[in-house]
Amino acid sequence: CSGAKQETTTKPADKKIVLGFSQIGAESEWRTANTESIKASAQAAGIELKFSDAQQKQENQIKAIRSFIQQKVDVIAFSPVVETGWDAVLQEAKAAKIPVILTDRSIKMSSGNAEDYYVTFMGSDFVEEGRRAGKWLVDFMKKDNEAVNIVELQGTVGSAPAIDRKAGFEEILKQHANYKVIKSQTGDFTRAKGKEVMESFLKSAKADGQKIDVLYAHNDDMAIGAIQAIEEAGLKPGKDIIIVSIDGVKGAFEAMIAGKLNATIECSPLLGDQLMTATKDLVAGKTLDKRIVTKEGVFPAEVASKELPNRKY
Ligand code: GYE
Repeated sequence: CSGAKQETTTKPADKKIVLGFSQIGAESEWRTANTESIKASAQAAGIELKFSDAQQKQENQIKAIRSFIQQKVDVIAFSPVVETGWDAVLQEAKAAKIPVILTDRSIKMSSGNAEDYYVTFMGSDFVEEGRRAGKWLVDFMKKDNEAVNIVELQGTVGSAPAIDRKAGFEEILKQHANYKVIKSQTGDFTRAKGKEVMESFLKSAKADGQKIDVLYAHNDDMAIGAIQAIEEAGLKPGKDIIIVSIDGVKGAFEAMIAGKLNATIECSPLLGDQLMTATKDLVAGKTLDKRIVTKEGVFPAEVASKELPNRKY
């Protein structure tokens, strides 16, 4: 016997695994469903969940992660509100040898390789969602030459889904020169801001003598807020202005059934079970895939009433 101490990562069976989770906030229907999924799955898996809501502020997420490190939780997971600014806190987690799981959104480090600071990233391919929105729009409009004026409601500034959904959509529009984004601004993924920004889009388009043909919203909640603004301006959402958004929450299906939204691109918030499986695997010493991609589809308005009863969020 070499006398070397054997390292064990497995916990005694009677001790509960402790998972610290820092959530972004409660900005959308998607986010609420994501929180419910994580809480329910933790309970079902017998994992002790320390849950912290950052109210959409990065500094609160950093505080929460630091407190998880102090409490020596087994695993830390978080959904990063923006892509950058995590270097210091992730170095601290690494130094404390606590594995970190990214859920929903990814990060970029200002120096070094981000992948060295987390064990896995589970969530959607947001660039692909943007492409799907673009492809759906081009197929639906069937306009090869005529100008199509689009306004865009972006998600939270600096967040992975806002950056990627914009990029994916633009990739498709590049192949169709008659489609133009004439106005683009953040609505921070909320209904209230979606409504407010749409009001200002409508006003300035009117002042400039422009017609808005399409609204592309980076999430359903902003589209639902914008629908109100469009109605208050005396226009018909879904008819006078074609609307496509992302997430596939129940509110979007209801808006489609009411004829006010034309399509939603699915983005599943139901990451709870995957997260608990990954947490257990980590504690058992298993290596995880660096990337776990969520599978999802596209729902045009004509399938909305058939699909609504099947929707889980
Ligand atoms: O689309 C939006 C939420 O990060 C995918 O965040 C998530 C996005 C989702 O507020 O509704």
